[in-house]
Amino acid sequence: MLSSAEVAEFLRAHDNYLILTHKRPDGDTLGCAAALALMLRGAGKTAALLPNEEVTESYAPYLEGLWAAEGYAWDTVVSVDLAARNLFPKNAEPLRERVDLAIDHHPSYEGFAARCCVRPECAACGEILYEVALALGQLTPAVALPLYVAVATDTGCFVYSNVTANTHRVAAALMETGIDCRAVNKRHFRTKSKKRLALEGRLLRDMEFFDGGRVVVVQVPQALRRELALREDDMEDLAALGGQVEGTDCSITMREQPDGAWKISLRSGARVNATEVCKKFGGGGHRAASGCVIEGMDGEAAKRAIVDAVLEAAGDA
Ligand SMILES: [Mn+2]
Repeated sequence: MLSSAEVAEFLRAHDNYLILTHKRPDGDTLGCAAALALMLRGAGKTAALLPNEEVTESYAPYLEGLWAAEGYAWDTVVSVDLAARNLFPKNAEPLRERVDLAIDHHPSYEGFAARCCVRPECAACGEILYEVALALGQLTPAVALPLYVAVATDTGCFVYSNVTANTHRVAAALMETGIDCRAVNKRHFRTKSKKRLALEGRLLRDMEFFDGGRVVVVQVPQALRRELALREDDMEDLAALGGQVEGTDCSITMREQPDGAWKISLRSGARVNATEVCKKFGGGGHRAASGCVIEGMDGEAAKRAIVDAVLEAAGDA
């Protein structure tokens, strides 16, 4: 296990970096990857990101000029916010056993890399990359901006239960570089497409409650995606919706995939360990926020399976 100072030392000692992000990339993995590429370039290294075809429109601007060109000759592979072998994007699968350094904050990190810096106490992987940027003397506004995106998006703009005093200290230091945090927060937290609002309306109408109203289930079937002509962008961070209902402490968001599998996001309070529940279905994540995929069941059966697992794992209120 490397400290952030040792990560910086490793990065100084190597070159020609290929940076990996995870499947269905979020602001944390993309922000960390962008920041890492920029700080390495600032330190005189060659660095680029392995293209990730699932990047959504709202994050694409942070990544301009950072993607590896076809045939890019890399020597050193670094993954950021990537916890598990099954979260490697398709084009990164051949690199599963070739990662030289994994930087991550998931307690469920699988240990696929030759060395790692895994800090589960960090709300966002961006908090670790912030320390690395400092150690490299590369905390420029260009590096700070994607790091702010990473930290802000992985904490729901500093409101999720994973936020610590350190999260705020990091955000403050990033702000002090002079970046435009307001624009970032407006784009990612205060703006919704009309389609997104229509989707939320439907989901709020149809959500179901269990366990005396403490467990809420939000289902997004493919039929609804088609009906509202939703894009991936319209579906971001849907997992936060159910948990806003008063009296709930466990929110289950189920999104039907094109192949019929159900992708589950679980957000939970102290009563339920989300990692424990999702592990039963081969998934994982954090104690308060985890995910898994249920295959071979229709929406009703999958819902019953995940609700039963939640009730089984639930401790005393
Ligand atoms: Mn993360």
